[in-house]
Amino acid sequence: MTICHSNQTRHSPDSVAIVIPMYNEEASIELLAYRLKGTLRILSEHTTPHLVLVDDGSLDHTYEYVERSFSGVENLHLLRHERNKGYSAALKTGIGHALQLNTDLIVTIDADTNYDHFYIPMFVECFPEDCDILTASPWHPQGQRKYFPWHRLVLSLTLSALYRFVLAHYGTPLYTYSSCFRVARPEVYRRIKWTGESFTATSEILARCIINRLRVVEFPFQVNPRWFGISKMKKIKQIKMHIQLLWQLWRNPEKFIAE
Ligand SMILES: Nc1nc2c(ncn2[C@@H]2O[C@H](COP(=O)(O)OP(=O)(O)OP(=O)(O)O)[C@@H](O)[C@H]2O)c(=O)[nH]1
Ligand SMILES: [Mg+2]
Repeated sequence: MTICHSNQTRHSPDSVAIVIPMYNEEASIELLAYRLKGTLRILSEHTTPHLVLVDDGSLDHTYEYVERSFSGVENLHLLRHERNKGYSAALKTGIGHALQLNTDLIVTIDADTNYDHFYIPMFVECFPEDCDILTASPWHPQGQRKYFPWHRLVLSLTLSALYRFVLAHYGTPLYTYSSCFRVARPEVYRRIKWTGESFTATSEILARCIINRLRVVEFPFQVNPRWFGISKMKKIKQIKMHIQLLWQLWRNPEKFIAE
């Protein structure tokens, strides 16, 4: 699981923002704080990291736990929606804030245990020169899906195959289209405006990048199951929304071209 080759020049950006949307994640906060504090410490050896946490109107104690667990963390930006607006809206709030910070790179990742936050420094440091957005890829032949429930694997694999088919005209196909763990240049989010309102935002952002010929690089990675808390993913609703997005991409790809 590495994208850094021994002969590759490592180049640390001056600053980086890590954006994390959260909804009812109180059970994950302790581990998240442990992982992110370590991650920030490593990052701060070479760069100035900012942490942008977006509490999307959680009904549990997410906000209070975050305030307590992250107190004293430098460059912490704790944002809060008064009411739950959904994953996509929270991502927009977080990324919008990160754009104002004017960092060199923007990392997006979830609050739970699907992706290991300790890998963030490696991907920031190894961010390729000729890349606009680097995206984690559990479906890559060198990726891993350990202990992940089989029904989620089938769903994810099927959706990836459909996105690959629909986006086949636009250069090298990818293995995974739905991963939330990404590192991008801010220009990507200045150019790409997504409209989807749910978890499909992650696939829509990548599809828009591909259609607009941005340079997308996949890194083989491991996806893990959620260890704590409750999943917010409603399978039937998500399948419907992905099918709608796939249909639009198939029928009206020109609508996805950035102005
Ligand atoms: N802002 C916001 N974030 C959400 C919402 N629902 C989920 N999230 C966050 O989005 C991320 C992904 O949600 P998950 O419930 O983990 O969905 P998933 O990764 O598809 O499924 P599991 O990992 O199996 O639970 C987590 O960081 C959640 O806290 C929401 O309504 N608003
Ligand atoms: Mg998750």
